[in-house]
Amino acid sequence: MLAIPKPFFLFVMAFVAVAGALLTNGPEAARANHGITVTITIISVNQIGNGDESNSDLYVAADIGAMGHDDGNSFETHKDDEDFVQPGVTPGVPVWTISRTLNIANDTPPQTTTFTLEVWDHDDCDEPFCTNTGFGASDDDIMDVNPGAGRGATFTLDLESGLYTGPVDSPATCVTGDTDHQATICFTVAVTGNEDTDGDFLNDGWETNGFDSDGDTTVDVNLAAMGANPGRRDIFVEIDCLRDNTNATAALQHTHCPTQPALQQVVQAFANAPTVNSDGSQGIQLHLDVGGLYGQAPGAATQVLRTGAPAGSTTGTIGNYGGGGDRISEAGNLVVDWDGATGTAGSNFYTIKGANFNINRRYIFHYNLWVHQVNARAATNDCTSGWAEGGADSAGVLQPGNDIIISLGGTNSTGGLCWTGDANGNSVGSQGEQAGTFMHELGHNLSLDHGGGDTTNNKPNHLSVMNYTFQPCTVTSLGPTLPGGCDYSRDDLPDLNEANPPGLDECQGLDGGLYGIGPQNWDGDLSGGLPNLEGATCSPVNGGNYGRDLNGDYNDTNNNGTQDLPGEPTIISTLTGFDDWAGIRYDFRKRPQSFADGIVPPFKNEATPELLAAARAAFAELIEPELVVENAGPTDASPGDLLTYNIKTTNLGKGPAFGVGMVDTQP
Ligand SMILES: [Ca+2]
Ligand SMILES: [Ca+2]
Ligand SMILES: [Ca+2]
Ligand SMILES: [Ca+2]
Ligand SMILES: [Zn+2]
Ligand SMILES: [Zn+2]
Repeated sequence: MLAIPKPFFLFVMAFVAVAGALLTNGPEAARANHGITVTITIISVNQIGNGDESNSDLYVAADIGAMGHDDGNSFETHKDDEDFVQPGVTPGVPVWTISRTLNIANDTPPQTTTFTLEVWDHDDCDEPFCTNTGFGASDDDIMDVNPGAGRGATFTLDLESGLYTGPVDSPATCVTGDTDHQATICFTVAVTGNEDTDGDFLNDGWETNGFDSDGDTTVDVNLAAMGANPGRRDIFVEIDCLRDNTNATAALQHTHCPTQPALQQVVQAFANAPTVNSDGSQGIQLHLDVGGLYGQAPGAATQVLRTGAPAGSTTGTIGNYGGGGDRISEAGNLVVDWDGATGTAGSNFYTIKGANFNINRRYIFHYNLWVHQVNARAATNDCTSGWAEGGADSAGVLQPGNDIIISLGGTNSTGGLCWTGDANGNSVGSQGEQAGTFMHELGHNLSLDHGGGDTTNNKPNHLSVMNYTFQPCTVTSLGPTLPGGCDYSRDDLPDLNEANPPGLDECQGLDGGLYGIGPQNWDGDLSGGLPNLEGATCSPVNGGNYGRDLNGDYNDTNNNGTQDLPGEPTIISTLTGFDDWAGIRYDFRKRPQSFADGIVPPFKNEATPELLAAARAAFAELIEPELVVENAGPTDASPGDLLTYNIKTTNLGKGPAFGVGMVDTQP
């Protein structure tokens, strides 16, 4: 027993009362379990000065994350009559570590917690390896390891960096008290689970342990059960949809729920992405929660393996994960107000989301609602294909988002279907329109814009569903390096300079030779009856480069969607290439604005069928081949004659002709 002055003893008792109170965690608002584990290891404890020479059985009490001291938080195995112990080194003293998986109150950086270390002198033990009489028993004394006021040492730990500040700061590992009954404690701290090994902004701890959104220690989102892998990039989307299943006219009943093949095309496209993962696999695992839309039992999922990869490699999923697949009545929701704000009437997207999306998922899932129509351009009969958060902001910086609307229903102002109809003639979108629009809007959430890294649309050197020219999963396809169809751009193709100089090099074409698309006779001129290729890399150089508007953009000053000349001049600019797959951002959950109520800029209103058709037609004109066939040979021959004739095919058009066949029928 120390010769403790009475006031000090009372102090000890008071401290114990406080510690006891910490054991009872009060209600904690909206804490998110980041699956982070903090582990403290004690290197040594050293009693300084006279201390308690007859019986110095030192032990340590630790508290991580202010969760309270209790027996489980103290290192109770101690060594009799030792002023200096090195757990794991001193004979009879095992390694002292304490680990806690934490609830973190703040969801955005900096994420911090605290830890407190106390050294105690276990006084009632006369025998080696005292039995546990409990932390802070009445006959135990707290030593002073705090160089300032107080006896315990409390540190603030940055969970992102693993660095701490307090009585001493990282990288110092020892702290010593300054009053009587001094001690020194040396320790290390390790933070695990906060790593993001694969770079998808889902912490390893979430992907492995699950996500406890409300801090009640029950996992709310079990990522691993939905296919998450801490070594591969994963993206989660919850899909709900509107339907009309009450219409008195049976043929008018229809659903806006996407078809399974359409979604599978997109999941496959992500699995086939050129992205290389930290575990060496390639592709992105897109996980869609579609509930029971396709008859799957709860928890069941369709696995979509990367094409040509061995089983167990990159796999996206379409599953019944307990949140998606809500079929919401179209009645009363015929027009969904795309920005959740007042203005043109419509039911509020965020109201529908609030009723059908579990907020515990908000850091994990994008939310995607398929609706009849929106009101981006008109209060009714609006054929806008969708809306999404994300893309380039007003400063040109690419930003991620988390909300998506797809609207492929309804009729236009003249009564025609907006998009491809179902068997009964209700507009719901073709498979390509569904798949391509979904991938396009998800691309905005992943920060892509219509030019990939900028807002310039219809660039012939941006081969991506983000480009209106290719939105309905019609990306140019050419060999294994350019699978086409549903795809984001795979390479940053050379820039195309519309202004001359420097101008367009027709021999570089639109792919710079990467995919073998070949030269592009942008101006369509002929020389000696053949396409006249001009440009710096042409050999021999036939003149110089060429300038023209390639992507059909103009200053739409009156915003009516058509070019009213004069006054709305064509835009001549440099069309930059962009590698979408390399550029996508996974970090919407790191952007606090993602979780604000209502619309968060940047956001994108989408194409109408007319815009997509115009983009497609302009591209077709730009690359149009023109094949000419010449037949040459004798006009007469007798039986037994040897007959020689030549057939020559020439492409006089602007672009390449692929998959051409020649059939010459003998007369
Ligand atoms: Ca991760
Ligand atoms: Ca992952
Ligand atoms: Ca839902
Ligand atoms: Ca242009
Ligand atoms: Zn509808
Ligand atoms: Zn868009």
